[in-house]
Amino acid sequence: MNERLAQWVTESKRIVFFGGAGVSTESGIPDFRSVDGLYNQQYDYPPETILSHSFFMRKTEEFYRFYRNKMLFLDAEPNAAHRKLAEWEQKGQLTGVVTQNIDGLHQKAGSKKVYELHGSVLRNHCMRCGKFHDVAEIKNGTGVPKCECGGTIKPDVVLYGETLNDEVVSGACAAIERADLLIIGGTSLAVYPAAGLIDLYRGSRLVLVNLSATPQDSRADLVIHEPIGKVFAELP
Ligand code: CNA
Repeated sequence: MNERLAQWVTESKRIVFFGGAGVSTESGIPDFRSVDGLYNQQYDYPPETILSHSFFMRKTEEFYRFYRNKMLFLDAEPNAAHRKLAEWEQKGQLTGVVTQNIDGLHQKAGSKKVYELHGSVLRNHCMRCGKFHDVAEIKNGTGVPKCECGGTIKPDVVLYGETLNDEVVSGACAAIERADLLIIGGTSLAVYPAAGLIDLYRGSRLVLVNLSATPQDSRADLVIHEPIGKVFAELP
């Protein structure tokens, strides 16, 4: 167990966790930038292109082929990291989870205060009439999913070229500003504006738990290059 982190967790009342795809790899969901991540697999287009607003609008069918195969892991279960964060919230030690993930696993683990910067695959709406559609409808269908009204259904996922939701961002900012311990985990900190939010932290306990080095390692007070599920499983 990392004694220093364990001690900080015990002493903190306003922990905020800021995470990314690496939080869910131990649940079987591939991230983008690891060696076996999506960016190192071969497709007709780079994933950044497929997951962009303009690609969605122009080549919707192709988008959905990739999306169904590579982004929808509806059977995935939360791992020790998701579960520990939910536990801290329940005990009144954690004020929020700010995530770039779109898999809904924090909520599945029991977390309530989750700021989903990039939305969620679990919510889908018709672009014409706004009707909500369950994710199972998307997963089990073929081609471009359509609403009864004839409109195209779009996942509530922030694609490249789209803006983040203001309310979600301001909630995340407020939580980070007031945090007494900020733990950043499972993120390459390469995607902006999300990664910029950590600059709002004013405390003196900034912890980074990530398998590989990140551009922010040098400013962290504690850096742990180990699997996050393993690290969190051992924490109080
Ligand atoms: P990324 O750029 O793929 O980085 C992931 C980071 O996590 C890498 O630096 C890895 O070294 C690290 N990592 C992988 N596994 C572990 C582990 N077990 N323990 C600790 N560290 C680990 O992903 P980011 O989240 O930084 O990039 C942002 C994108 C990825 C967001 O827009 C997400 O929507 C998107 N994404 C989300 C999911 C998901 O919802 N689960 C999956 C794939 C991509």
